[in-house]
Amino acid sequence: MKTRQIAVACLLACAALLLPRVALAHAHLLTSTPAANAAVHGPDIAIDLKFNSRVEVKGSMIVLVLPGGKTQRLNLDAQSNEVSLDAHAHLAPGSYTLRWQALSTDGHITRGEIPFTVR
Ligand SMILES: [Cu+2]
Repeated sequence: MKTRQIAVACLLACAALLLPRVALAHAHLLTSTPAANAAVHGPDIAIDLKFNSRVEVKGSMIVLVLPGGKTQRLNLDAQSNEVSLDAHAHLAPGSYTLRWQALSTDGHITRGEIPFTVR
């Protein structure tokens, strides 16, 4: 084998080994509290987003969209290297949306929205 062929073979082998892990390391939302489209009792709301892989609190965030459309970034409970993002909010009855952004340990960012209602 020529050096170049060996190098290409090595690259392909490395890629085959690494790709599945990279794909798995994305932080995908598994469950949430409140659940999407749930109606919860206020005023004290515990927010808990659970992911399939570790998330970095730095680079992750939860923004609350209020009934009037204004947004408010929530302070996250510190839990670096854990698989969940947690926060608390004191909310009046109405329709809200959680906009989350999670930075996984592989450097990829995933985002999503969770609409819910406070009774
Ligand atoms: Cu990733």
